[in-house]
Amino acid sequence: MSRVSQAEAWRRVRSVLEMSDLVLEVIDSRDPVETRNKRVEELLNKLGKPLIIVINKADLVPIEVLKEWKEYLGREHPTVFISAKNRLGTRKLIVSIKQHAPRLPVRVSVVGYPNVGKSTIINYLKGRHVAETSPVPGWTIGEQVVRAKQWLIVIDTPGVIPPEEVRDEALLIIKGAIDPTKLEDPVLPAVKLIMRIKSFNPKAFMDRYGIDAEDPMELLELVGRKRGLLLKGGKVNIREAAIAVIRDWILGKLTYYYRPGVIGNA
Ligand SMILES: Nc1nc2c(ncn2[C@@H]2O[C@H](COP(=O)(O)OP(=O)(O)OP(=O)(O)O)[C@@H](O)[C@H]2O)c(=O)[nH]1
Ligand SMILES: [Mg+2]
Repeated sequence: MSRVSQAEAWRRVRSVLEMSDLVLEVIDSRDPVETRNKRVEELLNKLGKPLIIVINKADLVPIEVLKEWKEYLGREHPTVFISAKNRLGTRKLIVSIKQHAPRLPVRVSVVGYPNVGKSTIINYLKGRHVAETSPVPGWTIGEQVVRAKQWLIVIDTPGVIPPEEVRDEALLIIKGAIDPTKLEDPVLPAVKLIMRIKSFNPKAFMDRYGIDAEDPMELLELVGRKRGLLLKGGKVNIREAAIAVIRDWILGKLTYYYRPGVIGNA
């Protein structure tokens, strides 16, 4: 991902925000801090545009924790949690859009990191499949304007990643920003991801694979063996094992959560 293309992507985001009356910022309930995009929020603030934070993939996190995040993030911006995939809480989203719309019909853009579920939300709002969705991060390429309802125009956008964060591949995976098969070396980011998952959910690997190990490299070995990801001669293909773990995170098959106040500035 080149810096130039990111700069271009940001220019496009800005122009979409400028033509919106209201913005939905979609974040992943598993990691609200890392999937919240401060740069988008600052820009919106400058432009004076109202924002609703949509905590998506709520099916992956216990409801008490989601309520804590809603309360916490709600101090700054109206916040709803939903599972776009399972269509839970989506009525509340519609009510919230109506409530915060400065005018009707309203133009609402949907922004956030790749893979957080922006296109899935648009399909829900429309009531049928109009925006392509995929577990491959970076799926939506151009903006797409959809007349979802008589009073609601929604704009799907490609996921954005601040250029200054392009270096830490493990964080980019958590932000859903990387297709692991495109990584030159997926092992190091997978190791970092494993450490993060374990720190918040010690049972994650036992729950998913029925195996565990203290050491992330050893864990990758075990996962590779269990999945039959072997090289000629019977050694484990660590690269493929790393990709499998990253993919399971992207698919929500490996998961964790934490409460507000636990890390950083959350
Ligand atoms: N578990 C779970 N998965 C979801 C939910 N919403 C979307 N997904 C899945 O997340 C993946 C990404 O969804 P998209 O709607 O394509 O995400 P996007 O934000 O448009 O992604 P880009 O276009 O790559 O920026 C897909 O595999 C969806 O099925 C949800 O509420 N829960
Ligand atoms: Mg999309």
